[in-house]
Amino acid sequence: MADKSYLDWPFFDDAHRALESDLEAWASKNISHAGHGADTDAACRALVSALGRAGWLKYCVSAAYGGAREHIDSRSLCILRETLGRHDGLADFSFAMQGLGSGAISIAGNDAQKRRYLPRVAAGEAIAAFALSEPDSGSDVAAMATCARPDGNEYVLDGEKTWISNGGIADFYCVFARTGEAPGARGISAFVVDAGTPGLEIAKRIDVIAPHPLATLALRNCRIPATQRLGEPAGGFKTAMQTLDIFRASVAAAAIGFARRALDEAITRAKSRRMFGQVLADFQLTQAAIADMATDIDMSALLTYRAAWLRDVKKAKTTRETAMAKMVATETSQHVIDRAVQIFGGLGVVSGQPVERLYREIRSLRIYEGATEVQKLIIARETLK
Ligand code: COS
Repeated sequence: MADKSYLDWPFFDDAHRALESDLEAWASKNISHAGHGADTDAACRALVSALGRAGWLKYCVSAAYGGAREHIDSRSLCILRETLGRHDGLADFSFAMQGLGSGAISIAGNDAQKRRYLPRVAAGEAIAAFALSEPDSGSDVAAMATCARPDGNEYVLDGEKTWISNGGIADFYCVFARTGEAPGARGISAFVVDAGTPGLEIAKRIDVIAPHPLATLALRNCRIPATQRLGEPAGGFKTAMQTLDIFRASVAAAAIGFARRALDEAITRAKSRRMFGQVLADFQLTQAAIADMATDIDMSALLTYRAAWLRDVKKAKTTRETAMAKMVATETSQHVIDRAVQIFGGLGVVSGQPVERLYREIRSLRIYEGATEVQKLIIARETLK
């Protein structure tokens, strides 16, 4: 049984505690622990639809557009991702991408754009994607090459986006492209491009160690109405950074969910596996590992929920706190899960074992939405300011 004492911390109110307990009950009943089979696209579509019907996706948008709370609440997002992550990585992925993929619309969209997309995101009727990275611009966003050329009352997009989660199954993509007002970060704008728009193609599907829909997109002479631009021209870089400021804390929370599951599995194993006339948990080396795992999880959770609380309650800019949470939670969770695999011994690397799955699932969290090295850059810059 996972440790839930963190819910007593002062960062939360009763609505958060109720959210966790309702979601825990729903996930225990509705999320399969037995894997999702080979068709990951179909599994993700089914998960988005189930999460939408159950009302969980309402936490990805604000109340005016079908959401659960007046404003997107970071602590709710974190509780949702931590709990879903503890149950099933793909359910967490499907939830997270609805938020990240529509975040730019929530932040920079006008009322008509929000009305068109957000209620369908919240209902699980439209799948969202965030298209920022490019083959030569992942960490260095300002170096992006994809361009959007104004042409009458249209924009024409050309370029390539890669590592796009939900690429291939999304109904729309929030695409960032160079509009050329200035070099670097000051010349980028944000757009929504509907799947099926002529000139938007899935150039390649990408297979990764923890399968989920992922693709490279090609934009070739892709014409969209100018009304699909989100916010002011040249405002795209800030919109992307603000979106990441919100959702990076939730990546940390997902990592914590994975780590809590690994610790639970390790404890059950350590208490039952007999060796040299005692159980594994009787060995001080096992106890040292369990102590480190539990402490790493609490350290990560304190940083993560601090960042979420600062944003929700103090309305603070949390670039630094969010980067700290994302870096520490993803790095330490990788270590926690590795220790769980070690406690399982040979069984820990058998395909389909929960700790084996977690071992594969945690790895990309140290890379996506800003690698650990980028988080260090951000923390240092903010600290030196
Ligand atoms: N919120 C709001 N505005 C921000 C911001 C934030 N978090 N971060 C930067 N900005 C603003 C700056 O204030 C600056 O504004 P002005 O032009 O008005 O001065 C502008 O954006 C440019 O900022 P900066 O000079 O810091 O840009 P850099 O190119 O140096 O940014 C980092 C470098 C590393 C911070 C950025 O590229 C980054 O976060 N990279 C990682 C991206 C990522 O997560 N990629 C994974 C893809 S998503 S899976």
